[in-house]
Amino acid sequence: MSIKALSSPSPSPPSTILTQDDLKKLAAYKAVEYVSSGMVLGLGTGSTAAFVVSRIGELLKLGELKDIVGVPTSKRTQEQAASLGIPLSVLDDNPSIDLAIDGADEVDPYLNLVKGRGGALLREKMVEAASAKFVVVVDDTKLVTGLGGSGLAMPVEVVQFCWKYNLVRLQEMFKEQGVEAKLRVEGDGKPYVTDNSNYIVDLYFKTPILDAGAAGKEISALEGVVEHGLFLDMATAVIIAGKDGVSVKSK
Ligand code: ABF
Repeated sequence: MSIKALSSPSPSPPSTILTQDDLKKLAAYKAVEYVSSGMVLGLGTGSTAAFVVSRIGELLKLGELKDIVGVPTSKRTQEQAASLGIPLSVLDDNPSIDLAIDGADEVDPYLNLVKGRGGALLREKMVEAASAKFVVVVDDTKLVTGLGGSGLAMPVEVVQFCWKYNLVRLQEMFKEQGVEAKLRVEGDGKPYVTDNSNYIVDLYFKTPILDAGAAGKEISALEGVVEHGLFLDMATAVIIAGKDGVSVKSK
């Protein structure tokens, strides 16, 4: 099914008050319309992507989808998908993925994204880069005019050995934009450790990132950085659920 075929808005949801979870579910269910039997699927991480995974599990159980192979983007998603009986594989056995569906933290008007507040940015970026199509599912609170503009974290995954060096260098890198860099910690104060055993330095921008393309390149060039949460020019389509219904934006 082509992205264009789905680009008209869906019918409005019922006029009851929809919770944010209802909106996430609406976006997720719409995205699953892109899935067909026989596909290798990149399975995203986060609360919106979890609705995608459970819907795929449901359709497999009903026999409406067959022969799906999922490539999860985190251990969390792997556990959820396995519990639903979704056949799973890994990127190395399926380096060409048909379609990935995942959430995002921010979406700009050009469909560029900030991702990784859920901590799974490295595997997400690998799986989504390997996918022929990448469909993003969000509720409309994720829309921003410029990346970094929500005032929330833009994550950078770094190796444990030099996390402080990376934190200091990242803060210097964006000094003129007044960035605050913080090591991500758990509730108990211990550093958050990613599925690939790295740490995360979260960057808090006071204003939207001036040139996200240049910023992404500069961050990637810093020794010790594993990956960053700027997903630029990767999304094929973004499905947005809001109180007026579901719409699809595509390139
Ligand atoms: C993943 O989950 C991440 O890239 C992003 O950080 C997060 C979005 O989570 P949610 O759908 O729960 O808002 O997609």
